[in-house]
Amino acid sequence: ERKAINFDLLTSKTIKSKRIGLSKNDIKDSFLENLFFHIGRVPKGATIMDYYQALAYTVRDRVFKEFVTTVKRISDEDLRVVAYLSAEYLPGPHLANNLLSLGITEQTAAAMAELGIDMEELILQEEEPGLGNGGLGRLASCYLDSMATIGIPSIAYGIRYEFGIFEQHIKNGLQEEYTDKWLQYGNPWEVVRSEIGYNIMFGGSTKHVTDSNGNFTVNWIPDSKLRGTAYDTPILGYKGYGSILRLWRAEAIDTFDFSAYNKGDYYKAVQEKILSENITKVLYPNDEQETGKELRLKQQYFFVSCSLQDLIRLHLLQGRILDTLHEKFAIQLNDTHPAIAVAELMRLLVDDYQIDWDKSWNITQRCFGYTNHTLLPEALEKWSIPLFRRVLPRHLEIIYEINHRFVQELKYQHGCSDEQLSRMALIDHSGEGSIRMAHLATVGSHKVNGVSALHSELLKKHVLYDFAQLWPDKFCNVTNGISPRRFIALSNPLLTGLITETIGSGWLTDLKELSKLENMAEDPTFQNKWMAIKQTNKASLSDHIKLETGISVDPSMMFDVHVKRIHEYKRQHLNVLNILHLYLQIKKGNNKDMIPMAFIFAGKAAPGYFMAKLIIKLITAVGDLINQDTEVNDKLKVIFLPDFSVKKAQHIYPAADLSEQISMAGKEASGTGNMKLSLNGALTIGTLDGANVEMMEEIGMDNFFLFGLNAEEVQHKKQGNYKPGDHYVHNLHLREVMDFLISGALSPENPKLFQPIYEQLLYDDPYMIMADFESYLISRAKVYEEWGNQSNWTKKSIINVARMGKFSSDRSIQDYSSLIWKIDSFQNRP
Ligand code: OAK
Repeated sequence: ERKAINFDLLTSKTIKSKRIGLSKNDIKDSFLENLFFHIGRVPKGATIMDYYQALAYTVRDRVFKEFVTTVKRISDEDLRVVAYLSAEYLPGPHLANNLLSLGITEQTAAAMAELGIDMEELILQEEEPGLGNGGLGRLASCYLDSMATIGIPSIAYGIRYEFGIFEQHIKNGLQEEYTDKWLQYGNPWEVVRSEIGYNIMFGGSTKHVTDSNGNFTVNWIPDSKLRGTAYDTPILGYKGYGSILRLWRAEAIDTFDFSAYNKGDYYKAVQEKILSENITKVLYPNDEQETGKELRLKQQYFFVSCSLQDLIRLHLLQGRILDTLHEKFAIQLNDTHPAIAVAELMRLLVDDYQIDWDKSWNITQRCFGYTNHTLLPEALEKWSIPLFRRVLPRHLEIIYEINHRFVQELKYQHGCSDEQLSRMALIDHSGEGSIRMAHLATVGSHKVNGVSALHSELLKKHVLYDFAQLWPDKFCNVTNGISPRRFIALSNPLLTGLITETIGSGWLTDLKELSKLENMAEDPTFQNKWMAIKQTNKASLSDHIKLETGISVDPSMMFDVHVKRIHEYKRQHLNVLNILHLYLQIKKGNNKDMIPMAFIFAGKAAPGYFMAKLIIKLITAVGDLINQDTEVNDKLKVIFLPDFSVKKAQHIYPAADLSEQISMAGKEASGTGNMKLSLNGALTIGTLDGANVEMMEEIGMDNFFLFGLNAEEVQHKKQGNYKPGDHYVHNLHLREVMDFLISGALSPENPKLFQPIYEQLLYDDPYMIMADFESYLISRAKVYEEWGNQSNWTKKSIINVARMGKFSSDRSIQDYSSLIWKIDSFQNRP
């Protein structure tokens, strides 16, 4: 008991202190103090990076105040807490977001201006933490933002990758990968908690022992151990509460082996340190494509074990017993990457705390919820049993035991057939045998959810069919959402200003209030302001494009935007086929009424994904052909913006006129880029896939360009005798485009370059591009028609924004809280 340090004393003093004051002068004083004492510079010798860092520390102090206050409340009121487990996060740059959350953007800019510093320039210095691949990681960060905004007590756990998602360079039209060095200038947003660390074991064997009292225990004798240390980043909600992102870094327990050193083996003396640190070195850059690599399994287990040990520590620290763990924590598994948590919690409870199996299993199931983010078979995680045994021998035994009990239950309580048993088991016996992680997560959780209405239905119908039959109440849907703070307030300040001046500022925390804009949709003055803002945002993106690629884009063109990971199911190549069609029409002189269009692509391909990389090459090859051809380039431009990131996304979304959401129906679990673009006033051309379905329901068919087969039709066609070549034969436009693709005109130096795409489309076409081509063109014709009437287009753009209320991540978090976590927000508490 350190009575002298009284929290109230501390806060009341600090609240008065300049160190966390929110006035312009307090911010200025703190900034100078940080520059001097923290960075060790006087303004004369300081670099722009020094300034950025000084400002970051200044803001961090203020964030900490809010964070500490929230933590105290959770502890004092002994509140139930969400523990979000995710192998990926994509928070985007912190500085501007924290300024927004604290409500101090203006006074900070003014404080900097008085010192002759342009705050915007400092904001641009920040390297964002690229600790994720795409949708799944960004969703986790939107959810953190919302939990902190609404006031859902939460802690998010993950991995502090030293190297995040690779930097994408485009050379010769091809993707090249470079290391992401996000930590090279340090990271002012995190604090290392050296005292918070856990030992993690790997490999070895187990010993089953019965002591003299007849008690049975299992000892795991590992062949290596390392330590996970906590690095905390405080997360501040919008004018709200604090949360925390706790990331684990792997370190050696003994960083130096003196006996090896003394024997002269200098390499071996530091070898353990190097091997240990490898675990959190680098993010696997695969998006919905499994690697099955040992290091990846170690990463997953490492962060899960650290996180669960941390939760247990926090629980016991509050003076509670482990029997009540599920009452105090709702642990959410963000896909199966953390699913090993089910076995690890059982190990901790049964082996380390000697709680009997049934009780432990009850606690475990009541703690976990599992969110599935994909139906793609190649993304469903499986771990080979020999590999698993080598890395986690005790967990294999535990999984066998869970499986055994589960199979018994199926057989004797539910009378399942052998076929059902083998479909549902946690173990797949084919080949060398493997563990089905989605089954482990489903069996070990009390709730399983998909991420859009359609996806949740398909999950129950296909991937987890038997489980949904067995436990219908376990399954639910939580449609994804996005943070309006990051994806409009921060990224589109002009539109945010106009909306706030029209309907007040409540919409930023209650997105449904956007519906008040409907009244304005036909108001010519409002429309003009709306259009002018879009134009300004397009001009700004156009400058950026010029800077990055050297290509000039006229901001009066229609900006047709297709930005997301590059994947065959997302069908960037369907978009390209249409571009080639337009190109050929112009070349034939059929371009009288053609609307000038800039096609803007961005996105990374997994380094080992041949077709995705070839699609990037195809986009850039088409760009090279078109952008230089003076017969065409006043009507068409094709841009590939390299190195898509949260920062880049924030620049692109506000400038979009048309949003491409054209995945094959049944493949995109939800999509969130669709929501971000629509919230910024783009109209969508899309299929009935993922959350597009619900977006169209909200926005209305008249304000949405729908095309293509639906999921059921896709399924039906696949089961039938789908012949993509028939479409080639019957559709003249498609034939022209395909012939052009294989003609060699796109790659004279290597005429067969695109043959793999050509052949796949013509003879296999797993993503039904040939089947959807005609429908896509028909829908695009409607786009052109509507674009012709700019006032009408603008009306639709306003309506799109007005009807996006449902897609706030605040709503998603409220759904999780009421359906799955059963946690009340601070706001609803006295
Ligand atoms: C990545 C790796 C494994 C499994 C899923 C993913 C993933 O990123 N899935 C994406 O999750 C997003 C958030 O739920 C969805 O919006 C995307 O549709 C989905 O592809």
